[in-house]
Amino acid sequence: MITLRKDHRSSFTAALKPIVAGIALSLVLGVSAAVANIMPDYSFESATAGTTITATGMTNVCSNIRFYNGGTGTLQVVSGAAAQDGNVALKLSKTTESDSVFIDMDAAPTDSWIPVTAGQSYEVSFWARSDSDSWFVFEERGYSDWTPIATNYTGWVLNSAWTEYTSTWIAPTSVTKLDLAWNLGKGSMVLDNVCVQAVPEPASMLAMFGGFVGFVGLAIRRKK
Ligand SMILES: [Ca+2]
Repeated sequence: MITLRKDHRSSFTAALKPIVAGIALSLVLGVSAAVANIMPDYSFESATAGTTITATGMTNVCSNIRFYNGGTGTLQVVSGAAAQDGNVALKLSKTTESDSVFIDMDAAPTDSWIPVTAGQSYEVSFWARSDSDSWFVFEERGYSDWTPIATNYTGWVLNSAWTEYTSTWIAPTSVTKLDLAWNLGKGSMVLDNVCVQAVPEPASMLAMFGGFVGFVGLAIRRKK
């Protein structure tokens, strides 16, 4: 075992302090970077309040949002108290249950994508509500370039109060792009505040934390 003379111990501990502080800072920065929302215009604030779209087919709503109307759908950009976050939210409705009506969300500009890393876990969340008895199917579509690889479907019932819906999505092998879609099953839904964030991998977090604890333990031992 290495034995330090007393005058060396204090200088060694002093030298260690900035290293420990640096590791602690990188740990904090690593965590904050991992929880950043990678979805641009996640709250639809670039959409024009008061807009109503009833055209059939695909229509651009704002930079990263498209609305698909199979025939009986309507998309409204509602504002003020009708929004969950910021000033506007998107309201989707349809009159015929069998009609295909959905909101499609990818990264800005139109026809670009949310870039993801294959094998990485992502927490995907959004807020929604409805004034009527309604439900929807949420789609997480993984692509490799322009080729669809796998889609995860989740069905949810809507509540009259704003509710946060969350899902953990793992990008399958070879998937580099993510596209999200909200398919209205019945009635109407108001959508706002979408968040896509990478989940820190447990192994890397443990390694970082283990390294940090190791340095602290070393510093404590040197102090004795
Ligand atoms: Ca908003």
